[in-house]
Amino acid sequence: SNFDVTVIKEENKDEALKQFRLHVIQGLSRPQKQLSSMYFYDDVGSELFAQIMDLEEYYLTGCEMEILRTHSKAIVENHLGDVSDSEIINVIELGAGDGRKTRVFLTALVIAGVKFEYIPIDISYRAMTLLGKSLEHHFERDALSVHGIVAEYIEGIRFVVDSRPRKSLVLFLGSSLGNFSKSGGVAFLREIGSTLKQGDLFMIGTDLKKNPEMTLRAYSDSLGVTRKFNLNLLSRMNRELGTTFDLKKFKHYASYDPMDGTAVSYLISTEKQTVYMNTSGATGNGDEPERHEFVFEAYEAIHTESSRKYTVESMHSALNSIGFAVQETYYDSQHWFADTVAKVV
Ligand code: AVI
Repeated sequence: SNFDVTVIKEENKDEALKQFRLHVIQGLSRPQKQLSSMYFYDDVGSELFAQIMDLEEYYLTGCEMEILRTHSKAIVENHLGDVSDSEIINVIELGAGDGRKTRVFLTALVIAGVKFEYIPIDISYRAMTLLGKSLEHHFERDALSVHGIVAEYIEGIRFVVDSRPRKSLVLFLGSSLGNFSKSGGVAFLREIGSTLKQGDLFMIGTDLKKNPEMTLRAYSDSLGVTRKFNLNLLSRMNRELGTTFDLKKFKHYASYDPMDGTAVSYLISTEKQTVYMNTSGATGNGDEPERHEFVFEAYEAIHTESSRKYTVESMHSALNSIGFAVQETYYDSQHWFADTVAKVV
């Protein structure tokens, strides 16, 4: 087959559940309650995110799609033009999702006659299989060689660099960097750079600062899909951790801070209430049953997500200061989103 998968670190379901539980206990016991947006993406959440990407108000996906449709040919010519005919390159992607955007770029590579192996990296084996199915559906059997890696991003990149010592291009699309904390994001980029070889390429998508009302609408859409997406975190905890969240007593609230350019999402308790977590049934590991309680005051909030927006200048100076040399930035026609190509120095 032209679609293989290597599992480096399979998601350990029991361990992941334990960590989720610990995260929830800690996050909801803080004076300012918080949960990580990482936990949005169970099967239901991933499906809801796919619906978000189809929304007009969630302009990010459409903009990046336009960039890839309009500029993929130029991106390939400008940055991979010097690759010799006999050379095979690694096209690594971090978190490809359903691959709808990647498809556009991969098609441009095929048309340009670039020889490459497409190497998506994802921690979820299931997500990887779904991506494989979608690619098999859209490409001829021999047009594309795909080797999925089930691993965390950095360990996946390290594996590729060690096992396939060729030129690599790493794709990190969709403004996912924006969900990291500021320092966490910088540290992550630095790590990517130091794992890759000199001369390797990195293409990163970033949502840009714009009219704050537009950004805000992207995170509080009129159909309420983002509301469902955020509230699914509560249902997920009920399903997996045996918590007693009543979804009717929480509301989704998004705000945008134009000063630091961050869209922030919250779940707000609409009344004073206590939520319980019964761990006996949830883990079933024979430990002493524990019961935690989380008290919510009326209108107390849980911070669930930050989505950082950038200026092109800030992105360039950040990349240039941590081991990359920015090559070029590509925009959609409205300049709402940017894909930046940088080289590892
Ligand atoms: C995945 N990530 C880039 C999305 C974002 O825009 O921060 C997740 C999302 N949250 C609400 N809508 C979309």
